[in-house]
Amino acid sequence: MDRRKFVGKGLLGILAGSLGAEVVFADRIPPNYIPLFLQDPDPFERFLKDKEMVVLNDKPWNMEAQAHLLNDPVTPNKYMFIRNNGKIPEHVDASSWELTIDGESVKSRKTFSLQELKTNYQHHTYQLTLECGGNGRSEFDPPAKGNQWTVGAVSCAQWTGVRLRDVLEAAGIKSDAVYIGYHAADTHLSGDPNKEPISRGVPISKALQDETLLAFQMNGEDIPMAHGYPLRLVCGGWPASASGKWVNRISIRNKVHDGAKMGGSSYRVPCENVAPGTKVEDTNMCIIESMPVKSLITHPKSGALIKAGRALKVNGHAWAGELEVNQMEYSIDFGSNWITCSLEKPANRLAWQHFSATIDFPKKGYYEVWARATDQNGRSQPMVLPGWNPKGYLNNACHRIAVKVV
Ligand SMILES: Nc1nc2c(c(=O)[nH]1)N[C@H]1C(S)=C(S)[C@@H](COP(=O)(O)O)O[C@H]1N2
Ligand SMILES: [Mo]
Repeated sequence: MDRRKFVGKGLLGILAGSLGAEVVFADRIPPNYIPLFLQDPDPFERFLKDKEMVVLNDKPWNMEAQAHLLNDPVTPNKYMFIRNNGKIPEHVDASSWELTIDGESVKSRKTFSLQELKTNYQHHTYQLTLECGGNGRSEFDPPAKGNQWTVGAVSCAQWTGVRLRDVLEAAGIKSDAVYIGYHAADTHLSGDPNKEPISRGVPISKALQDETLLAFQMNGEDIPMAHGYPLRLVCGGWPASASGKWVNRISIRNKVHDGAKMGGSSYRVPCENVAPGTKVEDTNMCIIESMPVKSLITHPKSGALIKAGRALKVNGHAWAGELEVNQMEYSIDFGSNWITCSLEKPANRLAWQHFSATIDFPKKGYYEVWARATDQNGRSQPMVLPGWNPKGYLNNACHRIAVKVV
């Protein structure tokens, strides 16, 4: 909402409704003055987030979860990380929202109202893992610039919407289509209306998957504003930057989409591993596609104290981009021995999987529980930081928690 406009239009009365009190002397508020209750809203209240969420940046808003907050099988809004590249749109009117399908490879450019999308296409619901490509960045050395995500830039909410495929097919996809690119209503931090904060996309094969949605609901309700209300692209299993929020245009491209943050070192990594700090030629950088195998211990919280002789129940989630996780193990001896955990099937393709284990510790003392997932192709998480890259993407090193047996 544009607070200034509200004040200007004399809509204070409506806002006072949410305050639960009349703004006495509202008519005397000077033209450009913003009343305190409209200034700098508390981000936790504004975004309906839990107070244990961690704010990494407020311009733009970026917030992450702590591992123990992500224990729910389906991530509720209050624990969902927020990643913005620009400014959250201020005037969103769902009743007039439109989505245009255009691009070199569309048969006929078409515009759909949100209402048409909702009424004319079948609805589908999937639980989809969205992990920021930069999750885990804080561990890179030399350090990588950008939000210093630790482990909490991952979520697995339930998304409801229509298949992107159904909508693209309604406009017609030419045979030379190779990619789609999204455009959205958020604005560039510079305020320059000609610049997009981000405009990424995916190859047409990913765009046409059953689970790739144009979503209008998250966890059974309207998508919260910070997560893309009223319409969002959701491409589970890929860097979450491919899942455009506030999407109002999707271009079917006859080449790799070249929108903002598709080139350079944005969401790209050296095609081959390089030594930390190496300068890599543009042509040797590859776009991140499916995210690598990873897991997170969500219970107990690191630092747990347990009584000697008591078993400890540990649980968490594992995911592997486009792939399924087919083995989950833990170690209490710094990776010397690995013991199998029980691992559930995903709710659907591209959803994270729950694991658990009951651990007995041999004697009193300090331990670490390390968790390691292996995907269906036999690739496991590395025990230490994987390949360095300029922007610090794809850190899928084993997660670990400290436990003291007393
Ligand atoms: N329009 C728009 N879409 C966007 C972004 C953005 O800044 N603007 N950020 C992307 C990135 S980098 C991530 S990690 C996810 C974060 O989604 P979330 O804030 O709903 O968790 O949204 C993606 N979609
Ligand atoms: Mo991201």
